[in-house]
Amino acid sequence: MTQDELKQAVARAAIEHVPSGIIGVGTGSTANFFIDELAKIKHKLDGAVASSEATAQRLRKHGIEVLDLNSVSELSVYVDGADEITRHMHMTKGGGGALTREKIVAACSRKFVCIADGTKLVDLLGKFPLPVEVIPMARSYVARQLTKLGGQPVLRQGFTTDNGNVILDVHNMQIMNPVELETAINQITGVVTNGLFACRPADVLLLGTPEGVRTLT
Ligand code: ABF
Repeated sequence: MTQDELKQAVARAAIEHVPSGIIGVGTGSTANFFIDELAKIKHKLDGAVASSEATAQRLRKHGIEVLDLNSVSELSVYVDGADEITRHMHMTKGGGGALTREKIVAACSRKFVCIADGTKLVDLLGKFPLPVEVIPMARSYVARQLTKLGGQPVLRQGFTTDNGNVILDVHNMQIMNPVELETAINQITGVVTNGLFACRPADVLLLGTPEGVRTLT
């Protein structure tokens, strides 16, 4: 099976976790497959909250209403991909640059269903560079602080987030304690969000493998 077929398989499996009502929808190629599956059951939905402009556009294209998060009190479920995930359900996200809105929508959701192909499951986070969204004027200051934490920040060239900020991709970070590191990076003035999703981990992982979709909780 190709990686895309594995992504499609988990996207299909995620539909079983979608109740009627309003749900949160993630960003990225796996999330895109999920949106395509969601279109088939759109009659069940009252709408969706999108974690990026790209996702909002794709949802609308399929005729699914996109709602402002401020008009919704709680989402039953959030379905999104990841760049890396551990068996403890800690994730690195933000390779697509949508980490801040992803973290906000995840925070408002009762259940986080992560959909990923088997290559995303790792013993230790950190091989994938850790994205950090930063207010542009704080870029150099934040980069110096991230270096002190042991990483090598690299500015993502030619990229501006949906919120008008920049991304520092932090290479070679030792992520032994994701909850602690997520909290420490958030304390740096000028950081909007970092791509560690450990304080609020996933609740369910649907992992695409050649043997079928594995469900981890
Ligand atoms: C989003 O999309 C992310 O937070 C992560 O960066 C990325 C995963 O992309 P893909 O599904 O294309 O591998 O979920």
